[in-house]
This record gives sequence, structure tokens and C-alpha cells, in this order.
Amino acid sequence: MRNLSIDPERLWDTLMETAAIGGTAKGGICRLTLTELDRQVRDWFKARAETLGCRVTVDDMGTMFARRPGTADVPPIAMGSHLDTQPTGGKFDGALGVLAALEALRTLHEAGYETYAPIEVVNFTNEEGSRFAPAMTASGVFAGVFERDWAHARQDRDGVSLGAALDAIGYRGAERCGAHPLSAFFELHIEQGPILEAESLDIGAVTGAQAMRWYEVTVTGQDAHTGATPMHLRKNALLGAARLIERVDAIGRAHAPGGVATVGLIENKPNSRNVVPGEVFFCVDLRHPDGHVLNSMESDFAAALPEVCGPLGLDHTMQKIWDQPAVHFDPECVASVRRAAELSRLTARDMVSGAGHDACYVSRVARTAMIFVPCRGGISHNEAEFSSKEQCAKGAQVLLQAVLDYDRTLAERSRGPGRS
Ligand code: HGY
Ligand code: MN
Ligand code: MN
Repeated sequence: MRNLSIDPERLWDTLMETAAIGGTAKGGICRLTLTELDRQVRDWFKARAETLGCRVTVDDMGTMFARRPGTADVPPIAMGSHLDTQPTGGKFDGALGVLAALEALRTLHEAGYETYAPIEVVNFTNEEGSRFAPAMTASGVFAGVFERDWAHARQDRDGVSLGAALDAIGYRGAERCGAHPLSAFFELHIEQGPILEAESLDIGAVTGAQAMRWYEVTVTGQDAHTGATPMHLRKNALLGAARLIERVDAIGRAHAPGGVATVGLIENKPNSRNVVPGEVFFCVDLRHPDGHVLNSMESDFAAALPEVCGPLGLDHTMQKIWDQPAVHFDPECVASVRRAAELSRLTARDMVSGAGHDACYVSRVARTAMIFVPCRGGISHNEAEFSSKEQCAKGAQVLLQAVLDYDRTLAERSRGPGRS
């Protein structure tokens, strides 16, 4: 396999160029899915891919596919991630996976390198799950986990549906989401955790991801005057929510180091200085590598609701809105990642992802693996998120070589045993 090399400067330039679309004063990106800013970066991606001779298609969840033909008429080997971000997102979460894939495809294009399988770069809609819950919505529809109509009906906190948002930016494509077979899928991503940096390693060969669940909780009490209502007569929903948030944190700590538990989204109503809050809505995020342990974390939280709300005279509702089991990636694809790291003379280790990724759902319908690179302090979902030009380049080089390695495997398999 010719040792093709990606262009580190060019990759870095595309990362910085697109980071300006939704760039924040603190150096991060706020580019929520299906907003005008998301449209701008999607248009940028489409134009760049078309200059490389790719055919760009869009499915009815807005997911974009940029295809470079191969010599064989087989499903493409795809690589990609997502271009949407958190409200206080960084420059690399998702963007690195899409832009490194574009850089790898450009390297093939400029070298005139003929692959056996078509090669495709993918931008999945709404990976973050920040504007529309749950996370990885489009890859979930792609994998047949979510019904498309259910996904289109998901609403943001302003009552705008995902389907309406797709139409508003003109990215509801014609292709039926999921009717798009893949030979394999590789996703490059920053680790979003501290392990690779702590062990001074270049590459993570990601073998899977932990199980994760989201719950929407509403605690209901009674709006009341903060001055005229005696303490013992109050039904303070925010007090109940505060005690429940404490319990969520305790559940995470009780199941550490594998378990994590968080409340990141909360809405207090009426949120007025001199009204005892009558209603609080919040979202609980529970994760663990073992689904059985996650079950007991879930039941611990379910038990906490009446324990906390009862004495305070509060009502409560809890709805599980996302349930992503632990994922195991394809051993052949993971082996391609390991070989690619070795070919590039980079240090690597196997690891499991704490974060969810589109690859988690895609792995249900195609052979899939992920590649991690370190990020500074393991910080992500934070405007200070950072991976260096060298770290990004190493990840992109391994992505290119892993795809070529797997392409060769497909080609050899097509020729039958014993013939090369
Ligand atoms: O929630 C996650 O792990 C991912 O960032 N969507
Ligand atoms: Mn991501
Ligand atoms: Mn993310």
C-alpha cells in the first residue's frame, strides 16, 4: 500500500476555517443542529466535496454523503462524524471526524489513487442531542433504532420540530434515511477524556462504547409568594429538584469509576425572584459500561423520586427518552485501525468510549470502528477544547490508512481465497 500522507496544514486550515462558522469569543463553536449556522457549514462541506469530484447526496434526516467512486460496484467504505456542536462546544468534537475524512479523500483524489470500494464522507445530523433530544438522532434513524416520523416530530425547547428545522435550512433530502448500505464505517474523534494524554499515546483503537440513558423529569409543586408564604406551607419544586440532583450525583459516585451520572439541563418555572417555584423540568444522564449496573443506577434514581418529593408535597413524572446499550465495534475494522497506527509508527492502545458517537448506531448496520486522538486535559463540550495540529494530523493519517487497509481486505476477499 503506497504510503499516502494527508496534509496536516490543509487539515488544520479547514478546521480553523469552519470553526469560524458559529465561532465564539472564547474560541469555541456554537453551531446547533439545523440552524442557519449549520446550513452554512453544510453548504461549505458540500461545495468542498464537489470540487473533489464527489457526488453529494442528502437523506430525509439531513445526513450528507459525499461519495468518491471505486473500481468495484460495492457499498462504500464510509468515514465521518458530525458538524453540529454543543452551545459551548469546541473546535474539534465532530468537526475533526468530518474534516479529517474530507482531507483523507482529498489525498486519494490528488494522488489519483483508485480504491476497490467507493469511499464516502458522512456528516450526520444532530449527533449532539442538545437542541433536539435524544443524541445521535439521525444515525439512530439510519440504523433503524428510531422511526423517521418520530425523529421528525422531536421538538426543541421552543416547540420547533426537527422536521420543520430541516425544511427551514433546506436539508430535508430525498433519500430515505437508512436505505444506504455501507461496507464499513470509520469515525475519527477526539477522546473527550484524559486517558491518551495521561499515557502519552497518539491513538486510541476504540473497541466499543458504554451504555447510556437519558430521562426527562418534571417536579411539580405550587407557585407561591416568597414573602407571604410560611416555610412549612410551601411546595417548592426547585428545592425538590435540588435534592434530586444531589441524589443523581451520589448515584454516579456510588457506581464509580465506571458509572457517571449528571443533570445538565434544567428549567425552573416561573423563574421569578419572588415566586416559590411551582415546576421544574430537568434531564438526567446516566452511563456505565455494564447495562446491568446501569439498571440498578436507574432503579436507585426512580426510588429517590418519591423519597425526596413526598415529604415536600411535590408530584413528579419521569420518562426515559433514550436508551443506548453498550456497543462493541467490529473486530476486523478495529484491526485495521491498529495496523494503520503501526504503519504510521504511532503509539496506540485499545479503549472504550465514554461518550456516545454516531458510530455507536452505525455499528448496528455496518462494520464499524473508531479512532481517538488525545485532547488537552481530556476537556470537551467546552470552548477550551483543544487538540494540536500534530494530534489531528496523526488521527487523520490513521483514518486514511485504516480505510485503505480495509479496502484492501475487501478487494482480497472479492478475489477469493488464495488468489491475490
Ligand atoms: O452525549 C454524548 O455522549 C455525545 O456527545 N452526543
Ligand atoms: Mn461528538
Ligand atoms: Mn459531543
